[in-house]
Amino acid sequence: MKKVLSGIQPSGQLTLGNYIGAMQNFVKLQNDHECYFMVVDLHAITVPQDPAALREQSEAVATLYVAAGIDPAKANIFMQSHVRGHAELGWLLTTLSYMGELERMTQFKDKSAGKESIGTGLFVYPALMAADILIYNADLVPVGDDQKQHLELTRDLAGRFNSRYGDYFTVPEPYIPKIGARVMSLDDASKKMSKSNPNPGSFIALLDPPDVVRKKISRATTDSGREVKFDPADKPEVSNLLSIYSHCAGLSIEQIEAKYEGQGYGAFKKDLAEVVVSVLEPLQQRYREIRESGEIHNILRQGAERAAAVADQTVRDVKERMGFLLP
Ligand code: AQP
Repeated sequence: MKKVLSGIQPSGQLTLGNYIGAMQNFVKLQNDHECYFMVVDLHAITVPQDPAALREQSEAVATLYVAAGIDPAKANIFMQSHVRGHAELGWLLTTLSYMGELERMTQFKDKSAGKESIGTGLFVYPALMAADILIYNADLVPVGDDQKQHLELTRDLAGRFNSRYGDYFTVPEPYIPKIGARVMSLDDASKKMSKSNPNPGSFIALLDPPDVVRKKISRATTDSGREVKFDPADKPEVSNLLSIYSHCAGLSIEQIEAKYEGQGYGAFKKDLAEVVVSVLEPLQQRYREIRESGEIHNILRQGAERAAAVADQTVRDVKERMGFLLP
């Protein structure tokens, strides 16, 4: 079975974007791949996090993985920080990386733009991401557009290590999902829906109560027309809402366009809200059950134990090849 690795940062409340773009694919992949799905808390601290919020969001993300259908019997679910090898291999790979290649990372440029003091963690984070992937010798990494450059760096670092110290790492491939779109922000369709956006009206959180979802969708920005038509160039906002509708209802864009022909945005948005609520309500119910049971702590412990068995061996092999005196 091919190995798949992915993770989500506990840097805010998970959004419908994380669900459609990442978690739905995780659920599919777990059936015929060896999967490692982490909560990447070491990545989240590359920007300042409130400690209490970080702890709460970490538990919430792990619980939402399970509530969304990731089965701990099929996939390894764990906190990145519970497997120490990530930080250790991250450092070893940082020493193989060059300033120039890290400076070229567009996510670093975006996240540091206009800031007076820029954290070093934000700068070297792609080497940690490379470690996350290489530590399990993952074959496939589900990535959005914004992460393709980081995966390219991972491939370069794997190749550099292999040529310096002998073939060891699998050079991973990006996994481009069959389904899964980029969900855009509700207030600005030129930006992706993001959990760390300071405007909560810009995203639908997976744990938003139904009335909040209804309000956010009714207030979502649209153009001044009334035709429900998929046209990302001229109608980016309506196209984004159509795409969300399509993913949540399992209908094609054409079917939805036909359904709302001549009806204007009001009826479309009202139904869209109910479609989204019908996806979120059962997920929220499972979330509450898992949270109340306290079961997530066992799931995370077992996931970390299984992951560490692989990760510890990789770190040992890498250190041996690099010339460390082993204990
Ligand atoms: N809007 C989105 N549409 C589709 N996929 C998305 N993902 C995130 N937002 C969307 C996918 O979710 C996974 C995990 O993302 P992450 O939390 O590690 O970091 P991110 O991509 O930076 O997500 P956010 O929500 O924008 O986080 P913040 O605001 O903290 O930076 C990835 O697979 C991503 O593609």
